[in-house]
Amino acid sequence: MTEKKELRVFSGVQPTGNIHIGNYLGALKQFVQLQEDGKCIYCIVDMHAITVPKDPLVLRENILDVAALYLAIGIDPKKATIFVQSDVPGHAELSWMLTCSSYTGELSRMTQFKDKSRGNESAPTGLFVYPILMAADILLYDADVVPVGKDQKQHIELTRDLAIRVNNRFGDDTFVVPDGRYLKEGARIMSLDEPSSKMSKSAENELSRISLLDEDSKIKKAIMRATTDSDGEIRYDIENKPGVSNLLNIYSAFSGKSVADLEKQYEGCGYGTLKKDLVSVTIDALAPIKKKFEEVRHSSELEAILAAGAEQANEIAEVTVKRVKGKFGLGS
Ligand code: ATP
Ligand code: LTN
Repeated sequence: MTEKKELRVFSGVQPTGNIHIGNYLGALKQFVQLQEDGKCIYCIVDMHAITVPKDPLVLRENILDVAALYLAIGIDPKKATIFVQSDVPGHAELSWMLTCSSYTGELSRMTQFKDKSRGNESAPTGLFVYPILMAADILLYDADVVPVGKDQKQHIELTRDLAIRVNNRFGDDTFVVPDGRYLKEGARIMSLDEPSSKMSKSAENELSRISLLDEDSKIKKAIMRATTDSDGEIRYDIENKPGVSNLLNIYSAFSGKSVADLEKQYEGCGYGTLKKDLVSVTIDALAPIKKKFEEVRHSSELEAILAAGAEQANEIAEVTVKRVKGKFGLGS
């Protein structure tokens, strides 16, 4: 591979609505920080979103929502490329070449697939091959670093395995082998009502999550009703006190204070005090995001940014597709 001076960063978010503080603290916050460190490419992965059937009109709105949220959290289109996956045909093309380099066994071991399909024969094939499309997203841009939440670790490992396998066959100049980048605090934000499972867009209970655009009253309700425990001590202990530990994690990620400092600050206080303070910390952190979102969501700027982003992304993707097709011996 020719020497690359600049760090290349790639990540993606599904346009499935309800972007929550888990997505933000686990992944999106890193997107903003990394803008200063290299060339960042941030994708709205709409092709991933149709692995389960979606209403086309809702999907369209969700795509624009994520684009606006990218801007609202502080991604600067002058520094980073923001684009929609299906605007770049290279994702589907490379995905097929990688499909033919993958094993059904390794895909069957993906926990996300196992969780979502539960052995059901009519589980969509898209769910099964989803990690390959994700690998294609990353490898298409020769990404060095992929900022994601910890739940994506297995998919990143698969991406690395596929890249190494293809490199072993065709030479190390085929793919850059990427690394995942996971934050310590916020890497895994748990559900507020059921702290043993991760905060999720798809959970039925609205109060299990805080979405970035939630009203203040909803934020308050979700935090004040969050599941804790009965021992009354504010202490970080994931195993025995998952609810309180999750609240401390969220507090720490939003405030920048360490969990140890928070434990000291709240020594002898009740859960009510911790929750009340966390409500204001969360409301204050989300207020500027909500304001900026409203400004940009229906602006003409948004579509222009996505069109320019697709052009930049296509330029890089076409080079990779040509290179990899050549390695496989494809084309006329
Ligand atoms: P969900 O499972 O919540 O429906 P998802 O994981 O499919 O959502 P994406 O929008 O694709 O959602 O995720 C965007 C990013 O957010 C990914 O990097 C993912 O790892 C991260 N993420 C998702 N849920 C959490 C969580 N509870 N804590 C930390 N990071 C998370
Ligand atoms: N699978 C990820 C979303 C995703 C992604 C990517 C993340 C699709 N393609 C490429 C990083 C890089 C998820 O469900 N969170």
